[in-house]
This record gives sequence, C-alpha cells and structure tokens, in this order.
Amino acid sequence: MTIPELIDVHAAWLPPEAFRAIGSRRVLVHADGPLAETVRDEVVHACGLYGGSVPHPVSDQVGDQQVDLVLALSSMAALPAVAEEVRGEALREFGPDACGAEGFVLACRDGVTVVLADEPAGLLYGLFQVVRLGESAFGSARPVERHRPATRRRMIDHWDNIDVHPVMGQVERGYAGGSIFWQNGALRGDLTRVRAYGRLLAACGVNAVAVNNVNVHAAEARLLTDRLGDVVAIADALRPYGIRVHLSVNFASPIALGGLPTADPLDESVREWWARTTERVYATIPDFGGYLVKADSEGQPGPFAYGRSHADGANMLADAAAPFGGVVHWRAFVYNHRQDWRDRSTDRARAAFDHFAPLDGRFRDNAILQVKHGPMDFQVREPLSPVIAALPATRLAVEFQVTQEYTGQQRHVCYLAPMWSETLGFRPWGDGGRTVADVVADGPAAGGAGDLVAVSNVGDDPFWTGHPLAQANLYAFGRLAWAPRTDPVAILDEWIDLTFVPSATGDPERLRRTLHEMMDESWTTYERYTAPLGVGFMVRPGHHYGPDVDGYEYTPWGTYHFADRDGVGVDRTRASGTGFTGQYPPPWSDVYESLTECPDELLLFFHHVPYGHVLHDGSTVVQHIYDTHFEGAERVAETRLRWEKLAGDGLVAPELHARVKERLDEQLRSAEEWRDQVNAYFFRKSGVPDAHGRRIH
Ligand code: GCV
Repeated sequence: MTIPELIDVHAAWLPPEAFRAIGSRRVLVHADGPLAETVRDEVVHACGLYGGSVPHPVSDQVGDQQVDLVLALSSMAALPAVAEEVRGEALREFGPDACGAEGFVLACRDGVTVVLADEPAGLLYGLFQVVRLGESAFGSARPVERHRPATRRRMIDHWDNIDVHPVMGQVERGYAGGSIFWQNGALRGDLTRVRAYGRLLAACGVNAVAVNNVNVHAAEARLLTDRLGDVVAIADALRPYGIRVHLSVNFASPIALGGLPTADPLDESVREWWARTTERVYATIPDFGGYLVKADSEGQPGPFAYGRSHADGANMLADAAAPFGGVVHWRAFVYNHRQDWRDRSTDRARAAFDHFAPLDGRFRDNAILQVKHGPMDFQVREPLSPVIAALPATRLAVEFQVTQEYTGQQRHVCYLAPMWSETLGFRPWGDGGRTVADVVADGPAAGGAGDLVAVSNVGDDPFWTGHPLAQANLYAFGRLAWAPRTDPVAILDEWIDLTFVPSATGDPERLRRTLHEMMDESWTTYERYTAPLGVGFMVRPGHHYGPDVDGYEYTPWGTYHFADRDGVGVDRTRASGTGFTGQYPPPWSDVYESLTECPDELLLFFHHVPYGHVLHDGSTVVQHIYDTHFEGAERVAETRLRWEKLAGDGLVAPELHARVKERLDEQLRSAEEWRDQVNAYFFRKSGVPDAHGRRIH
C-alpha cells in the first residue's frame, strides 16, 4: 500500500514532517495482519523520507537487532530484550488483557522506545502516539504507560448525499464544499483522498464512519442494495486504517426498494426483507459496521406509521444485523416539527425523553440509542439531554456536531472541544455521581461500552474543513472520544504541534501562543455575541447562519424565546412551565427549577424572567446582553488582529494564512451584525438603555 499523501490538499495534522522523529530512526515492526501492514508501510515511508531504516524481523535474530523503536504484537514469540522486559512489566502491572482490541503500552528504556499491542489496531494507534510525541518519544526513559480507548466506537457521521439536494446541497449542513465520496451523482473515481481521510481519522482515534446523510433520499437509499458497490469501495479505502463503515438507511426501504406494501417492523415479510438484505450486505462487506437510522423525525419515515414503538423499529434492524456482529444506531432526535407556536404546552426539549425513557430495557443489546448531547439541537449552549441519564438499561451513543451548523458554519473560529469536554465531565446525578463519559464508556449494566459520535465537518475543500482552524474540532473530537478526560487546551496543543510546528520556520512558541489566544475561548466568544443565556436559535431560518432574533418565533419548529416588553426566556419549570426540569434526576431537577440556583448561562433555557432580573454576577439580564454582545464582537476584532500579525513570518503557509484571514473578516462582520441586531432588539423591546451609554441602533 502506498501512503495516501495528497499534494494539492492540506496535510492537516499529518504533514510529512510530523514523521521526522520516527523516520530518522531504526524501527522494528514485528507483527502480522493487514493493519500491521499499514503500520509497516507508514514506517517504511517515513524512513524513506528521513533516512531511517526498517530491518526485517527475522525471528531468530529479533532479539539481537539494534533498533530505536519497536512496534510489536505482544503475542510475538521473539521480541528484542528490552521489549521482553516491557511485556513482562505490562503483564505484571495491567494483567493479561492489558491492551484489549485497540489499546497499546508504550515505554522507553535503555534508549529504545517500545510499543506493544495485543491486536494490530493497537499498534496503529501506538504508532500515531509516537508521531504525536515526536522527538520526546525517544531517548529519555519513560515508564510503561497504557493507552486504551474509553469508548468502543468513535464514530463520524457524514451527512453526505450522492446527489446535490435542491435545498441542502450535497452535504447537509456541510461548510467545506462537496462530498469527498461522491461527485456528479457517482462515486468518485479516485478514492485516494478517502484513504488520506481514513489516515487522519485513525491518527486521532476514530474507528467508524457512517457514509451518508441520516435524511436518506431516493438515490442514497439504494446504497443498501444496487448501489452497495459504492459502500464496498469506501470500506476498502478506509479499512487499512482500522475504520469500519456504517450506512444510514431509510426505514421505508422495504417499500421503496423491496416493493413490499408495508415497512411495519412486526410484519414477517418486512423482517424477512431486512434479514435477507442485511445478509447480502455482510456477504459483500464482512466487516460492515451497521445501520444508522433517523426515524419519525423531520419527515423521515418510522415505526409510528404502523402504531409501533421505536424499540420495535430498532430491534427489527438489530435482529437483522445481530448474526453478523452488526449494530444499529437509532437516533433519539424525535420531535414534532409541525408544532403550533400558539400551543404553549408542547415543548420540543421534552420530546426525546418522553418518547424514549419509557422504552428503557426494551432495546436489543446491539441497538444503540444515539442521543444529541443537548435536548434541542446543537445550540451554542444547552443543558445536557436528560435522555442520557434516563435509560440505564439501554446502550447509548452521545452525538456531537463537529460541523458548525449553529456555531459559525466554519466561517467563524469556534473551537468546540471545551463544550464537549464540559458535557463529558458533567455529572447528571450530581457531585460524586458518574459523569457522562462514564455513562458512555461503561454502558448499561447488562450491555457493554457505548459510543461517541459526531457529525462530520469535512468536504472536498483543499483545507478539508473550509476554515482551516476548524480542523482542530475534528481532531479534538477523536481525541476526546478516545480519552474523554483530556484537557481541550492540551488537545489543541497537540493539534498545533502536529499541524503547524513541524513545517514552521521562525518562533513556534509565538505561533502556539497566538493560536491559543485565538481558539481557547472562541466557543464562549461565539456565545457572547449570539443568542444569550442559553435561549438558543435566533438564527436565520433554513440556512441557520447570522442573526434573526424572531426568525423562528412564529414557526412550527418549537424553537422559541418568548421575548416581550417585560422579559424573555422559556419557562420549563414544573411549577409554572412545561415541566421539562422534571426530566432530570436530582439535584439538577431542583437546581434548574430554582430561579436562584439555575446557572446563569442556562437561565433563559429554563426560565422566563424580566429584563431587570439580577444574575449571580450582579448584572441584570438586559445589561448582560448588551455587555456580552459588545465584548464578543471586540474579542473577534482582537482575534483578527492577532492573526494578521502572523502574516509573512514563515509560521504558516501563505495560502492558509489568506484563507483564515478571509474567514476572520467575515466573522467580524457577522459578529458586529449579531451584536447590533440582538442589542437593538432587546433595547427596543425593553426600553432599558445601556448603562454605559454605548451606541445601540
Ligand atoms: C440531518 C437539524 C439540522 C438538520 C439535520 C437534523 C438531524 O435539524 O438542521 O439538517 O438533518 O438536525 O440531526 O437529523
């Protein structure tokens, strides 16, 4: 296999220079199997670039070979002496199943760096860990450390269509060009870029990809049957990097593709159709991951049409996939998108819990309920979805959105890892209880580990993600899915060190500092100049970019802020509102219910308050809105200046500098627009002037 490097596409976090430390050394790869071949090819390639060597592991001489790096399966009969020592120590310290299917141990002693894994996938991840460490992996002693992923599946969901959809484009909510898989209605002829993508994903720990949009249109539905060849080719391209392919399927496929009169999940002919179809999929792609389903949601068909539950629907597909070890990711994003805005009793935030909590314990072991991390829809600030704490006997996947639908659409810098990290570290049962990361990692008592999933932000753009700095979100998702407790600032450091530092001339410290200043707090900066205090939306309907405070106020989508001349916010209390607070376990059911205890940043998500309501920091709601909006736009102006100062110093490539600069110009324009519209709106509604006398239009 050749290493899929692309000359006309940005190398992202795997520039050739990132392999210099490995490529200039003597490296022994002692392992068998296809993924081991990938490891070997990577090392051979790196050594070809930087003058290192890759001696053949001739078994009776392995022990004597003089090398700097050993990448070996722990089951190999003969290992170099130092690797034998590491193996013994790992066994003593971590027991016989030290690494599992994907983990590895890493140590450095007597000047030799050793990576041992039980399975080849672990070696692949171990190799990329050495890439991350660079020179620091070598030379100085390093005690045996074990790395194992916290989650079983670390999955990226593409919302790619084969065809260009008249409203949504080719990639739904995609801000980085067309699909990397399809072009002009057909699979791309050259899938080198897909292989390069798989390599990038493996380097941050991702091991599963769903290739098509959860809104499954007519052409894409056929990926399950007569267009399965497309999926085969994508699976072939991603497999060398340990990535399994999943497919979004249309619940009504038995009708649309099978010619049956019904898609009723309890109908024998329907079950039979799915069983046969799934058998064919696995006969063609034996390591196929499984199905992803959006049912009874935003117009997609589902089991409700037949009076069946979502457990009935999910279990039918789970049964079809079970004989082959496949899984079904069944999305909990189910709500009424045709609500009457005059109806104050319906609350979209309640919907997922109301639908799914009563079904706990009724899902098969291989049916995984995929839950958006917040109860609404990937807003810049939401509380945790109460569904995550409500189904102890159901396997869960938590879904994040790497694509920046509501967070600046890859025109704004918005590093999302701090938000995800906050979610993963949240304790739904209060202090001392388990975190979301624990819930996902441990799974239900009777099940197994769960998954972390995110919607892709990648397209055929030369920088992969439109905004080059948005690459950090994809990288960070993979790293957090592997190790949810990792500090997002440390992840950003890794990303900078891989992406920019190896090829930078000049002062990398300055570059690192500038990028941290621009990105560390970019999420809360975005929050400052957009919808305030957790109220959400206020975006232009349809495309969701830019401000439109009342844009969704009188629509059927269930996304309201209820601002009037006296106050703003959604009353979701049990006492006087929709009762949503009651979906949380204590202490949060009480904390969110209480006007005094509710955290400020979520105040308007849970309460309708007067503009003069005083926040914990002593400011009033309306003054807070003015202050944060002025401050948010100012921060963007500073970010833009910081980036400008990096021009022409050899720290970043000129094309990349120009692309980021163009995006920052737009971000500033947009942030000022947000500031002015939101401030003007609340000034006009409330009549309360800004305490600092700043200009409000
Ligand atoms: C794929 C939001 C988005 C839709 C998306 C949906 C979902 O509503 O705006 O584009 O559809 O979420 O997650 O299914």
